[in-house]
Amino acid sequence: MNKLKEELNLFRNEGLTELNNASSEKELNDLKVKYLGKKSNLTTFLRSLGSLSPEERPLVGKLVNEVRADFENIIAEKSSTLKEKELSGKLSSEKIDVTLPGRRNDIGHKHPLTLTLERVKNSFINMGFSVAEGPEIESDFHNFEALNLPKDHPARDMQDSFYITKEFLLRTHTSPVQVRTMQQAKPNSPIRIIAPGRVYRRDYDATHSPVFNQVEGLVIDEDINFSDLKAILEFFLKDIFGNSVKVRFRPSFFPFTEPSAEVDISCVMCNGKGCRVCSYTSWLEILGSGMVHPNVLKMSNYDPEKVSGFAFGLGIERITMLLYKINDLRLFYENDVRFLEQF
Ligand code: 2NM
Repeated sequence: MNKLKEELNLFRNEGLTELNNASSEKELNDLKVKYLGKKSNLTTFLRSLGSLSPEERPLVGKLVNEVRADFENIIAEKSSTLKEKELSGKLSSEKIDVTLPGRRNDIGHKHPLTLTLERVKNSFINMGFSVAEGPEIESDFHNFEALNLPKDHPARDMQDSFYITKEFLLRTHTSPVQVRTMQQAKPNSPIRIIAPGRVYRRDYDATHSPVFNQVEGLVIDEDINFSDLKAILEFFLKDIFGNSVKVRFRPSFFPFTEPSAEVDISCVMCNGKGCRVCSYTSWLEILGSGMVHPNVLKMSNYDPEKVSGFAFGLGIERITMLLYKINDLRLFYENDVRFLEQF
């Protein structure tokens, strides 16, 4: 009997150690089968009770039941600590930090030329101008003839324009929009428009693109004079470049205006100290302007004896380069997101 007790004790210690070392629910379940299942040694011990004397039988039977109870207890205990461990592991590995900032979606940006165009448009809209548009394929008449550009004028050179046929070409400025506006208006009725849009010239190098964006303007009414032109353009330039910018009018020549003037602003890069951008002149040429030539008014059914007008033109690319300090025109057309996302 003593040998049996000894074996039972060994079996108990071995079982408790192994059960205690179980590191997962699955391992614990396998061990449960090994120590408490039908084929476990515990069953063998119970069967061997038959070979004992009636006095010894209940004593050893009690011991076997105690060992079973010990196993059951440690399994229950182990199972609950393993479950807890599994849960806390899951909780920490699947933890969500609700205080983290959300991931922002990348949003698109307006193109810098669009931003400038919007500013220029709004500036004139605020002064009571309307926005007019027209076709990009124009007739020779609307693009040149009606603008007092004689047939032999160098600006009409086939080398400088994209001709589609003998008569039609890609517009070289947005002036034909003003021509069309004048022709569609009641004769001598007032006009106050800007004409923004793409224009085309056969020019392609570091500072010229074959497609670029222009805004031209036209004001016609009784008694419109050069001081109106000056006031409007000065107000506009201060609106765009800030109140401290200086504005200078310089005599010039265009076939469609007389007199004509080029308008300069004090250099926005060096504030008039002189730098490479202004070629050490302290001034930047920013737009062309003038009083609409009587021939231009006449050709579009306006009577120069009754009304007068002024017109102007500017380049959106050039203004954008000055506003955002961009030194290469090509950046506008490459559409590299690393450039675009900065606006
Ligand atoms: C400029 C400079 C000066 C201009 C003239 C006209 C029109 F159609 F009324 F005659 N539109 N735009 C004009 C005048 C454009 O751009 C540098």
